[in-house]
Amino acid sequence: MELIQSQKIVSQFLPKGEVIQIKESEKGLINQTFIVWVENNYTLKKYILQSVNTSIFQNYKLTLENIIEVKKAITESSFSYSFPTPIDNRYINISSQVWRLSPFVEQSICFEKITDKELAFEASVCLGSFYYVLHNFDTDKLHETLPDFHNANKRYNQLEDAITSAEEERKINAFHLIENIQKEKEVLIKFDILNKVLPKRVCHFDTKISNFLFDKETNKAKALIDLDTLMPGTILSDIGDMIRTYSNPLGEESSDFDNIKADKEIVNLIIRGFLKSSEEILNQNEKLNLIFAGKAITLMQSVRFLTDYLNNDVYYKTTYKDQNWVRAQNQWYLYCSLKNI
Ligand code: GN1
Ligand code: MG
Repeated sequence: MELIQSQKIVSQFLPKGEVIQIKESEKGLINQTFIVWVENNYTLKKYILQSVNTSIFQNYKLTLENIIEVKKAITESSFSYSFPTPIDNRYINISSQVWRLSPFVEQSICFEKITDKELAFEASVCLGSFYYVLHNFDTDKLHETLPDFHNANKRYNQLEDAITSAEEERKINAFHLIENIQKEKEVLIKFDILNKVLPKRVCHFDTKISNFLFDKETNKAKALIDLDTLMPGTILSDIGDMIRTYSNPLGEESSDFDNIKADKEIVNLIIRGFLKSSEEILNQNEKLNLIFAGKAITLMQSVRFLTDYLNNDVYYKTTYKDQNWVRAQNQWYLYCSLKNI
């Protein structure tokens, strides 16, 4: 994006701000994100400028309402991490693109992968604390902005539909993985059953490591970001996604399938960290299913990537032809290794 275009958007939020520099961030598979340096009242500050993907977040106005509600509760609580929300609590619409500007968390660093196991512990303590401070929050106040986001049966049916309409070449490639996934359907069924009986809580729904920011010097968790998916859900979604993303040191883009092995020590650290700050408020059934959540969410992510591959890559951003196919297999191998944990 040109400086001049970003200036037009930023001025809507900071009328006296002058954009000095802009840099696109490669992070995230959905929204478009930029870091902008803005001079305002003689001080230079960084901000996060984002264009919201409104074909995925069609309910983006309700998404913002969820963010505002949760932020209110967080502000009144003892949550000791930053929770950066859009400036002025608003999004703006320019030439049918929806933009928001949020403060940049100073002195922070973002990791794409677990480079140090302590990061997993730090992030899971932060997540546990998020659940702890919000455990009395009335989730009826939140909208289900992405209906059935982690409804495993729906995801499975979407895969079946995609198989029916897929191009021959992709279908042939995917044949064995489809068969393997079909044999694991019980896991998806169990996930949905548990989701119905476990308490509804405020969920983040995207707890990968790059959505926690860390202190540049100490590597202590500092902030929880990327709030578009804040919705009512159960802890299975968040703890499951943590296990899925942190236990795989090669990351979800790797095609080195033989070496995709879940790191047991990391899984244990996640559980220890999460319980450290949330044990008091969890029920027995929740505590018993933390590792199961990791397996189920990983399988569901394999289903989601495979579905997108069969649908010709309409959902996740891709930079090369078979990227969703690689991701789907990657998640399958990870799932198989999590099963043995
Ligand atoms: C998407 O764009 P990003 O990376 O924040 C997706 C998550 C997936 C993730 C896989 C709204 O999140 O559910 O787990 O990709 N978000 C949505 O990398 O579908
Ligand atoms: Mg996200």
